[in-house]
Amino acid sequence: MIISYSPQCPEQQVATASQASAHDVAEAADHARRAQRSWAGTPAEQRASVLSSVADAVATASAELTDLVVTEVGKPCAEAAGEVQRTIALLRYYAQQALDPVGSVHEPTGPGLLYTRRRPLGLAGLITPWNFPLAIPVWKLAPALAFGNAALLKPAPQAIGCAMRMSELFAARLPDPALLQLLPGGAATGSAVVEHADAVSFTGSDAVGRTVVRNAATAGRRVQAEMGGQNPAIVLPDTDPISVASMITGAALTFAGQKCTATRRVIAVGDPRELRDALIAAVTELPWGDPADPATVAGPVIDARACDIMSRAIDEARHAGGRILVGGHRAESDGHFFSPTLVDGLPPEHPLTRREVFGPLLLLQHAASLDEAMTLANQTPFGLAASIHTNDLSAALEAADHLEAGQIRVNAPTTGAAVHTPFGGMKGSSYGEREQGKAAQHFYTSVHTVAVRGLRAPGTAQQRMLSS
Ligand code: UN1
Repeated sequence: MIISYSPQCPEQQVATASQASAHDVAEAADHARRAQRSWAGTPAEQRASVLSSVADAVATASAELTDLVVTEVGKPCAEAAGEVQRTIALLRYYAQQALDPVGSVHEPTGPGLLYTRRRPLGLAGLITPWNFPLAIPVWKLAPALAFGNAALLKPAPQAIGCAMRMSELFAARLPDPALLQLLPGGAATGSAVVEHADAVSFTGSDAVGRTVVRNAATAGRRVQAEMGGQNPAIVLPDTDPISVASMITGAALTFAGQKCTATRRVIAVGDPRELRDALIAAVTELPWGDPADPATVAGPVIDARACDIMSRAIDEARHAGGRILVGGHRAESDGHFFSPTLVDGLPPEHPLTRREVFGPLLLLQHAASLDEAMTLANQTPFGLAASIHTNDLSAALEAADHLEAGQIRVNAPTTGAAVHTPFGGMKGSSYGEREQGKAAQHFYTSVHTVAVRGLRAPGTAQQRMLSS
């Protein structure tokens, strides 16, 4: 049985579902494939209107969905409401994209016609995390359906209630509910999904992502994986420390740092004192606690294990000579609350500056120059997001050329992504094609080059007239 518990009240069960076995997945894949054949032949206008009506349904249910996100994963309610709005925007965007299929016409080297067209792949296997329990399933599901595929959705067990509710909203509006198969479960269910899908899209941890990529590639499936980051924010001395500190604190600690795009390190270029004081003030004042309180910015972490990971990281930091400037402790509460934490003084090559700790932990690092800051920024096996804060355009452009990150943000938080732009990273952060934007259309379709010739003998019309 899959059971989700509320992170703020761990005794409270939020949702339950029975686990899908390998046999259930095989059967679901079969049903989905059958439904997909007619869906692929459905006019794009109809597919678009299904997605638009799901968007309307999400809008109507927005208060209920917001509450569910708050209760099930502990996302602060302002952020949870934002996620619902983003989910609506994603559905509307892909409804529109369904109406804008991309193909190309090529001048043939001989007679005839030469063009490309895109066709649905068939069955998309979607493996999704708990931290964006509505938006991430939808940013995979909406393009998969928009371009004529069926989907197997294997959501994270911690967010099974959100996935069930979202699937209901789709199922009631799809011409055949078999087009979306919700498959609750853990690793074994995920492996079965990989086995049966034509394309696999994964978002989640590094360790699981690598296994998914390996298995999908071995089975010859198309695969994309998005697996986290260790995202730096470089701050040059020409900025206002108070406003930069407030932006970076938000990027690092909103939703207790549980976003793969969260800022994990601030790299102060030059004299760090003013920035350090401003960060201490911003992290100290950050409202944290009950996620149902509209003022809360950082709620709980997802479960007891996440709390332990934070505690171990703090011990590790202390051992290495790190100074805990703010936080560093669990709260006296039954819920999984860990205080927003700021650490300074770790050796630059310390493992905590390279790996992802998925919680409310922000590290402060120091550099004498922009070059040194970029070297530090790039010293991680990940490469998802990075930001630079400066008024110096040349410095910003240099960072845009050299930071090893898929998302580069100038005077903006590392978190967030526009629906119409490609999303993903470099190095260990991602594998395969980017998500979202036009990239999604590429991922969920296959391209076919069509060459057309006439049956008549080649030659110019004049030659043919002469020879007849
Ligand atoms: C965002 O920063 O708003 O799981 C999106 C994650 C990312 C998405 C982040 N895949 O946190």
